[in-house]
Amino acid sequence: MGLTIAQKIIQDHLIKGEMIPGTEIALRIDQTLTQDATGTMAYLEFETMGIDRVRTERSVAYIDHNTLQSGFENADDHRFIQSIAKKHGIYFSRPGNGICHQVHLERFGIPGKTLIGSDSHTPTGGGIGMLAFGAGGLDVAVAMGGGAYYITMPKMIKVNLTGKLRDFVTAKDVSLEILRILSVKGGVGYIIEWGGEGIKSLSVPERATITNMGTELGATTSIFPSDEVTKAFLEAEGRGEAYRPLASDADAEYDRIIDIDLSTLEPMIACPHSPDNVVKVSSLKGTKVDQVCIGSCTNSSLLDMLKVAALLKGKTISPDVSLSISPGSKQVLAMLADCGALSDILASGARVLECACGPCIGMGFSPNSGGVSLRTFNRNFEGRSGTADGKVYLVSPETAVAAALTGEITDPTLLGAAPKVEMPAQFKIDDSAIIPPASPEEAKKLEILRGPNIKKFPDAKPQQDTLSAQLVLKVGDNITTDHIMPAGAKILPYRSNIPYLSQFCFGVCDKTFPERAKEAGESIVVGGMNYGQGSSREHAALVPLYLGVRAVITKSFARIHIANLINAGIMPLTFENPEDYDRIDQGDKLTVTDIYSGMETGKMTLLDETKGIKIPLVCSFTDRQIAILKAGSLLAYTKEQGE
Ligand code: MIC
Ligand code: SF4
Repeated sequence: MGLTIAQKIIQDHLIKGEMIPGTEIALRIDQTLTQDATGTMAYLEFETMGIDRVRTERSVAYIDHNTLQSGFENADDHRFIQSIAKKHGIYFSRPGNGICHQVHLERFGIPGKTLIGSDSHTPTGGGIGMLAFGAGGLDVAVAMGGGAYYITMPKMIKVNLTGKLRDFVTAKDVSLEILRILSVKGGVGYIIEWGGEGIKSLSVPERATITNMGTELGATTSIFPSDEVTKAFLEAEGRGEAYRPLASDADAEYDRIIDIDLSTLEPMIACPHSPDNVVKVSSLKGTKVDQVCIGSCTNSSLLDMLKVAALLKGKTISPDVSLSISPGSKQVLAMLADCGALSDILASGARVLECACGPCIGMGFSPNSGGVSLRTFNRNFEGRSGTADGKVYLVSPETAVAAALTGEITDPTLLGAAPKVEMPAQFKIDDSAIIPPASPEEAKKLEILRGPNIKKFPDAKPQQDTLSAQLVLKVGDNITTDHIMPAGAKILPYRSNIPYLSQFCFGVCDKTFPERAKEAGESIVVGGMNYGQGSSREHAALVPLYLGVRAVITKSFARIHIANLINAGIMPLTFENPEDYDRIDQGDKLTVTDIYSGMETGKMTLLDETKGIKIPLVCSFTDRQIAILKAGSLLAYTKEQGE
């Protein structure tokens, strides 16, 4: 039987296990990336492993999330990351150089290589034919140390594209269409391979928009072939030597095939508060818009920005709309400046923000109360913008401009002639904001610079054979990591200070949670389907751990979060019968016995002492995961292994 692209790369990097879907495999990791909001913790974890120099082919530390320095905290963290990068063999991308995924695609991505990043949108690299995964910081730390990355071998979906996108219909609309088809849970357990005749007309940045948003499907990752389009992009980046062709075999088998005719698509929009709440833009025609934000790792490439500039050229935005534009990288911004497109953007009345995540993670530019904000981003979870009652819609750059000009949701196909924008034959290369690491000799003399905001992370708590604890919080379906551990400008600076962060845990669902959890001592959280979707932030596990959470029981989990729970020593369990979710209530006293044997058999019993009922639970742990839970954390387990 032939192989898919992902299976070929997996085969090349397989350290343990077999390519049988549903079983655990271990992969050799060629490249890693971190960003600052998860990086501080990842490097603290890396330090405890006592390894002098990273053992990957390339590791890069980006500063792109916490760039609003309203106190010493973020600046201290930047210095910490810069100093640790220099000492341990890691390239450092300075604040202002751009969003990690955009810069990685431009300067470091290589087809056929494996990449893990402490950011859930690392699959953006699939746009250039990398097998790229989002992971918790600790998994990235282990990979930097030369350790394997463990995942469950995914099944394969192929999306077959035919036809060509019509004017004003974009890669973002393709992403929104697949979210409409599959939903935010539909990709869980799958790698999505994009192929078919239709991909020939999609440039690397457009492909990267699609693989970026595959994260919102819950997919393990998404990938495009590496072809002539990839080659042209790498050559334009002055990295033609990194090219290698990659395609699936003609007789490769997929678990599901989805056909999309690009020529039939229309501009789409995801309504609040979920990326899969997708309708046609035309169906919301006339809705008043307060704010428009263009940028983020989904839509901030040069191609996107040139189209935006062309559409804004000679026009003024609606006086009732505030428009922000954040180019994805210094390369993009410099090229916009050189060709005059930046002037067209500025003349329209837009506010140009720095090359960073910015409004996407609530780092400034929160909408007005109850405001409608159209964003070219990938997530519109409740409260993520920083305005609790803000209504965020996800759109393409073209639809964003249409709204900025008219002040209301407008089908961009009504804007007149579509801008004709070409990929440049040569990008402007300037790597001066990427600082290479010190030589091993020089590194020995270097100090790590630590600020007072860095606090110790919670102690590992080994799982015992019996757990008796209160059900402190019961939440519904599709709980995101933004619910569990919110981000935003006020909280993000404390990503290396778990005690401080803990007061905001589950703030979107129940502000009393932190106090109640502390009072309960040990506790259990219960959730519905797809618990923990969204970000890779391990803080969504470390903070509950700090507050005493020992187990989370749900109908199902999202991939990265379940790995983070296990790494933190919190036991993820699921209801054998999903209806049992309705039989237990917040405040109930729960007991799980015979945990050790249950971890082996995959079956445990939950006794609800308050109700006097027994509920069957299931779990599926590998021997390694059982050992991690018994040791209390992946770090504790790794130390035990080293002894
Ligand atoms: C996000 O988009 O939610 C983030 C912020 O980039 C996160 C990482 C984080 O929480 O720091 C992600 O996607 O993993
Ligand atoms: Fe940054 Fe937003 Fe992309 Fe996350 S999704 S990496 S916050 S731009």
